[in-house]
Amino acid sequence: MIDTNTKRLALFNFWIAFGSFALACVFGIYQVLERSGLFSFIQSPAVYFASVSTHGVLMAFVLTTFFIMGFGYYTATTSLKMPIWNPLLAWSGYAICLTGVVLAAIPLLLGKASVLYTFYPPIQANAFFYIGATLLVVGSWFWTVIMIVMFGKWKKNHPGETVPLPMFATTANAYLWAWTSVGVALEAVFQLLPWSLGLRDTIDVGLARTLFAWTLHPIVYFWLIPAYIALYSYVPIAAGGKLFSEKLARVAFLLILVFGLPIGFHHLYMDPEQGTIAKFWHMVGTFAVALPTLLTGFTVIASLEMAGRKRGGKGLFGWIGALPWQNTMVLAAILSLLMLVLGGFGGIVNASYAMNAMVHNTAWVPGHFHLIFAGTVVTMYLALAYHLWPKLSGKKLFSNDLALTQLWTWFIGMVIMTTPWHVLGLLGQPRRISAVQYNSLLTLAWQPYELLMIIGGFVLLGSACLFVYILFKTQTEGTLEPQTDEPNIQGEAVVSLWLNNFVPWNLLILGLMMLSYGWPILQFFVLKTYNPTAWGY
Ligand code: HAS
Ligand code: CU1
Repeated sequence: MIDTNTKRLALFNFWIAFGSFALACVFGIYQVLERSGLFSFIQSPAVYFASVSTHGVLMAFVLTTFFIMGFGYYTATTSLKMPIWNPLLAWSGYAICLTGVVLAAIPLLLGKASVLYTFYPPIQANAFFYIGATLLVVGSWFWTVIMIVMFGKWKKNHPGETVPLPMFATTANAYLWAWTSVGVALEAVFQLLPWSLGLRDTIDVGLARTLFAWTLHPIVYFWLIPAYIALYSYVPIAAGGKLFSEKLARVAFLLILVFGLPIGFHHLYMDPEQGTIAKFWHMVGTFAVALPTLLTGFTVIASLEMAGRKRGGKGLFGWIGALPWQNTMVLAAILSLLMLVLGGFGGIVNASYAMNAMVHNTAWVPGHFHLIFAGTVVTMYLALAYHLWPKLSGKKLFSNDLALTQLWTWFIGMVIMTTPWHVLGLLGQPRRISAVQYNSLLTLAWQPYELLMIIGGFVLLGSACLFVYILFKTQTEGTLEPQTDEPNIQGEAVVSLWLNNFVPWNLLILGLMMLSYGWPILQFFVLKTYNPTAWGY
């Protein structure tokens, strides 16, 4: 049973998460229209970059962080069957995150922080943007501590027992986030903040990009893990079956944690400040991290197949038709996995050093991450919202049919929008441009794809509005529903010590991080790669 405090904590986090999501979708529609270059009256690079920076920050940092915190609190109390450890700390973290969001939003909306969600120097934002972003990270650390402490306390009180899978995965994510956020925190505190406050004239951009790469890759798995928790813990039961293998699930989460961290240089393949050997090493790791996703695909599809066959599905593919497509969690899983096929394929192309040269900094890259993040990951967030809202608000979901329509339209819109971006990237369209106003044979070939992108954008906006409408109606009109406990989402009871513990894995990560980032960061201080006086400062 969930206590009132946890319910409130989870709902308060979800409101910020999904409010930001809805707002960011509105910015998105302006962006597809502006970027297409077809409507001269809305052309404005200044407004475009302010909008796309706000959109990116809201989606990548605000939606995710608040959703992950809310879902983490819910998972911890329901799977461990204990109240939140130190609710005051949890609420303080929430308040700090929210303050950070407000502080960052002001310069973003005023066009004083049009630095995109990656905020790479030398483009500079108003100091309040960096202060806000730092507070968001600091507040989320409170959540991290609470998850790790609750994991430890439960283990202490249940010696020899296995931590339930959803909490094991949430704790893996908390450790992942603790490691991940250090890179950007160092960049913010030692470089961006002093520089934007005027305490330093200039900073080493190569070092800043290296520190950001430390964060940029693993952060995508921080966003992904809640989606995988749903795939492993909720989907098999919703489909009428059970998880094919809990051991494989734990292995997948651990592999994401260990391999996801030391590989950020696949974002820097085309950068000059890092050497080939370091890039090669990070590339090997990048291929390794595809493994847990392949494992996930295998285990989840095997679980779905078992469920489909149990429901009477026959033949090689008959089980697919036998699945309960009317169940939002099951439908979301199928659509998510479908988007993961192309999104993951795009990731493998990006990761291949030579092919990266072809797609880097082109529209292909936003195509990749919209499909895999806004597609695969957010679809599971939406399904989780439909699953959790009745439990948290005590109200019945307003309409299952509308929720299914919403999930379908989100999928259709995302495919219509991102397929052209992949093609545009191959046709040479750069990313991070505000519009294509110049006419040449090359850019004329882009036009049909720009139109498709706009259509996709409108379908997505409609879908997002429907999502907000369903939640709003559930909250305000839904009939009261008796509370149900989460079904027992733990399959096999006993797993080995290695799969129930994070100490050895954290030590391994420490070693791998030193290998991957030790010299690449040290070189900036030893080799004098950067000499401000040479540039007349
Ligand atoms: Fe990525 C850039 C490589 C996964 C997000 N990525 C980005 C950026 C973002 C992002 C936001 O190596 C842009 C950053 C920026 O602004 O500069 N990415 C990868 C690789 C993977 C990957 C190798 N990315 C993700 C995930 C993200 C995400 C997940 C968000 C949540 N990515 C890159 C690289 C770049 C990059 C380079 C830099 C590009 C550049 O040049 O700037 C892998 O984890 C992907 C593994 C996945 C697979 C797919 C397996 C398929 C399965 C589905 C099976 C389903 C079936 C259908 C068969 C190999 C498991 C079933 C059907 C039924 C009916 C049931
Ligand atoms: Cu990455």
